Amino acid sequence: MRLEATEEDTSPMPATEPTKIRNIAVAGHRGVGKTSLVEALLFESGKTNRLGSLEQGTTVSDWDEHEHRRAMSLSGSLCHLEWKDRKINLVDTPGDAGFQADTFAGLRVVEGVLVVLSAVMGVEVNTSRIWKRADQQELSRVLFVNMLDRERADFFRVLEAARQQLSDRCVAIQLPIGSEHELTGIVDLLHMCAYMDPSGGREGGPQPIPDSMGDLVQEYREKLLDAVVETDEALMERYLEGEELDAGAVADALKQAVTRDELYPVACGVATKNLGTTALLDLLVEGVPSPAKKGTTIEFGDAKQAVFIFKTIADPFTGRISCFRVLAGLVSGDTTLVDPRTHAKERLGQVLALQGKDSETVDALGIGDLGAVAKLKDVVTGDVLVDHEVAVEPPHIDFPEPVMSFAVTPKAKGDEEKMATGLRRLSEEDPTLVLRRDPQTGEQLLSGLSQMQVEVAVDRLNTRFHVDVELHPPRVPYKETIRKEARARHRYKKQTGGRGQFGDCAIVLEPLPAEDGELGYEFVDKIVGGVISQSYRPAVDKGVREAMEHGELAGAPVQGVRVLLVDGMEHNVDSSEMAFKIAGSMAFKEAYQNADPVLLEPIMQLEVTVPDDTVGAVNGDLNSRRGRLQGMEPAGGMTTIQAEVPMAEILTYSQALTSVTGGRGDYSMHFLRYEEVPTHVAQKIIEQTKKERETANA
Ligand SMILES: Nc1nc2c(ncn2[C@@H]2O[C@H](COP(=O)(O)OP(=O)(O)OP(=O)(O)O)[C@@H](O)[C@H]2O)c(=O)[nH]1
Ligand SMILES: [Mg+2]
Repeated sequence: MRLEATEEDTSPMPATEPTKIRNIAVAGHRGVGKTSLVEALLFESGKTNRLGSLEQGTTVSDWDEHEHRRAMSLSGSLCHLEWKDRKINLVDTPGDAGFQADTFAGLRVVEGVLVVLSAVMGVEVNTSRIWKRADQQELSRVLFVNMLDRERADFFRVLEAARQQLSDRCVAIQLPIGSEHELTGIVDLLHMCAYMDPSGGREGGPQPIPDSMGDLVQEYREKLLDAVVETDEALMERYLEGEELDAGAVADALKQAVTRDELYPVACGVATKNLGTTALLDLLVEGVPSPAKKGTTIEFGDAKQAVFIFKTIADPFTGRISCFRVLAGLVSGDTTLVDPRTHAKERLGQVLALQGKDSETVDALGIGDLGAVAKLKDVVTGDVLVDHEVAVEPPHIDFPEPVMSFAVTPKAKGDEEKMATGLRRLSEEDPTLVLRRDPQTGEQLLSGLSQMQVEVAVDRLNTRFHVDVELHPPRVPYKETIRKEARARHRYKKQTGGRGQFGDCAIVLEPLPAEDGELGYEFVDKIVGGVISQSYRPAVDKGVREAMEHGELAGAPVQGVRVLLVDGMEHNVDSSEMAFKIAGSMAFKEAYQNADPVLLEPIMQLEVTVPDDTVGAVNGDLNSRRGRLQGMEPAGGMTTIQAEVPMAEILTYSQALTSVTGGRGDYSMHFLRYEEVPTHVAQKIIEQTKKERETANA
């Protein structure tokens, strides 16, 4: 039976009971057909009247102009459909590593994940990453091997890869009939029927399984039953006694096992032809637990009504749309909730059901349901709104740290403020996009998870905020320090008629060891007998600090120095703070040259995950980047390499990794410590700085 909202019906639509809801995130590696599959599911359920395509930019869930331009998903998208008296909420998530914020946020509001795999590529980097996340959150999972019609598609190879690399509890619940261009349909092993290729139309009803599939179907049906009954003792007994188990009993046990994370059914089909969607929808209804069964781990205290905001969409027409999951109670347009973070009250106004970019007003949404509301004032992604002020700890979504930065500058002078405002808004929508000013280099740095993510932000800045900006590799925040002790004395003296200037100080520089990995600065007053009066000594310190802001080697800040003020002289008329500041600064510069100054560079800890067959090439490339290998860990066809690499060498690593691994690699990194730059490299940097100074002064 299909539920279809009738427009003539004006009585308030009751909220869907939690037992009748299925919340499912559609996730997987980039380009495996998630959006196409959501499109097919909507079409098969009757929610849409035609099967849209990526190529024509007509899918429901990729609706943004930037998504159309790049033919990929850039953000999460919420859709819903009805199937067999159940409401299925689908969160279509982006597969690209740069847009993981939405994927991870999406995983936070569902009970189940539909993990989509390509029948050609099998388990890929992002598949494993999502799997791990789902493990951590104990989410139920159904796999869908898509693209069975493609050349070199092999369902059984991918099934094996999933069993090896994801979990040995993956079990086929469907089988392809034929393969590649000879694919004609799929077999549903649970209901023991077949669905034939509808070539983009609606799937006809269940068909008898073709005779040619006999033995294979027998073999895999047994494997499925074995796996299911193993999780259910009562059923196991009946099975061993030779009883023919009906689909209902098996489905029941299967659902329990999927709910408890003990089994991962593997379905298959062709999203772009709408093949396999009936069996998949049946499986989602029969196999995935409802919110009533699994519930949420998000806290809402003793609130009677509560929602969790998992996504904010900046819609050019409607303004801000906040997507939420109902944690408690019934929410409707009249509902007023408070945000404990800001203490602000918000009236919801209108509760919306989203279908990609389209929305319709609904009367109410109940526990477990997903929906949206427009124009909340101060609410941001991650907030929990409640009916009365309770202290709730908002759920922590462990977003990945940015791995790369670009320096951004507006093309037109005077656009700085507009650029900053726009970028701040964009990073509110995507917490993995970070804008900050490097205090050392003064550059505005835009950091993210991938080059694509940063480039999309630049595109959006243009279309939404009308600012054109340029991206450059950022300057490396070098530092300078000293390796040995040195001493200098400087007398600053000026007699130009009237009152003169006089300051004289002797200082000693000593290397100051790092504390907790941080290089610091210390000023020690060793003056005896008051040769410089108390009031002038801080001026020496000030002068030294100023000189340290731009070291003589490469103009980088000097750190890791202890300065002892040991001697000096003052003039009872001509001395001034200014004179001692200058003397301090000059004394530092003189001593610095003799203190064996060296250049320091940031070293990053790099973690790269690549297919086994590219490990040699990846290591070779890291070697040429002055990388030091720390360890390698192979696991199921992929190897994770740990290495320490100077930041200067991996500013543009993403392109290199893509070309060495054919886009199958993935990396993350974080700052580790500063280290001395090897002499031959330092020499080049010092010369470069010299040249830049000369040009600037010319
Ligand atoms: N032959 C074939 N092509 C498919 C199938 N499913 C999707 N495609 C095509 O594969 C491409 C990627 O499909 P999408 O639906 O955008 O994949 P996605 O997983 O949503 O991609 P991202 O969201 O960008 O990660 C598109 O060109 C689709 O038309 C399929 O089953 N068979
Ligand atoms: Mg997509």
